Amino acid sequence: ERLKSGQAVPVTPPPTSPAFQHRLWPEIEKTVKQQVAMARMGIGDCGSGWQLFAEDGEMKMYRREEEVDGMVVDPLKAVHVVKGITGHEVCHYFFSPQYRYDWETTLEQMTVLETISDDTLMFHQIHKRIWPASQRDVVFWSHMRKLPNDQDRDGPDIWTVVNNSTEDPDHPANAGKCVRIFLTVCLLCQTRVIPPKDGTPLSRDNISCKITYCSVVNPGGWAPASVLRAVYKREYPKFLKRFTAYVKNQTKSKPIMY
Ligand code: 6CM
Repeated sequence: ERLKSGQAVPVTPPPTSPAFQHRLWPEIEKTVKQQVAMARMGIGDCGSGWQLFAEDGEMKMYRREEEVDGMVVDPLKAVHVVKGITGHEVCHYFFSPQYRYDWETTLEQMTVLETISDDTLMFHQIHKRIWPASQRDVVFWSHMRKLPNDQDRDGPDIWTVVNNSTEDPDHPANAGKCVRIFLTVCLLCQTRVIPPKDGTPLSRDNISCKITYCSVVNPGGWAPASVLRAVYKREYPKFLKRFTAYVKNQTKSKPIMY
């Protein structure tokens, strides 16, 4: 733009460039599409051999036993329905770094390496050591997105957060005491609204959230298969119960965020 004098108006660049201009953007787009499509598949689809390994009320957790070079990389798929919260709220608390130490019990240290945009961050995390294995760390991008609700166009949007391992030259893998983990995680959340029959305004009693959580974690270096499976069996249900209870508690006296 130019002023009447012909002088150019100085344009202040935005504090962060839009994510679509970032070097990781093509990978983020591709991974988010793939992960959301996989998360949407039911447990019975494709004769996929999911086995139920943990159940608690509405929460069900399935895994497929898989190994690569003798290392356990079991894909995990969990489904849960939680009353009183929305998909947007669940994704907000899962994505935002300021809440992570509150609910992530395996975390020792979290650093935001880069703010790619409001909805896309890059993290370095060091996780607590689990005996007898070495301590683990991970570098991943995290992207939160609203998806159109194709089944119910008047219904609330669907929300997702996808986390996927990446590299950072300042945090090279396996350089210090930690072994680098590689992960792909997808949290997909659909809000259900059952309006009161008497026409009274919607409250948290009228909403629930269907959560699908999928993850594949490669432990990166040797870890005894039996210990790893025992750790996952203990830690994943603990995570999903604790995290959803945290979101309920955080939101109970706040306005509903659709
Ligand atoms: O998805 C979850 N958390 C996210 C935010 O922190 C993010 C990070 C995932 C890290 C997953 C690593 C957990 C395993 C750490 C111990 C590994 C020890 C290996 C050796 C054992 C013999 O996606 C929730 C993750 C919940 C994990 C239970």
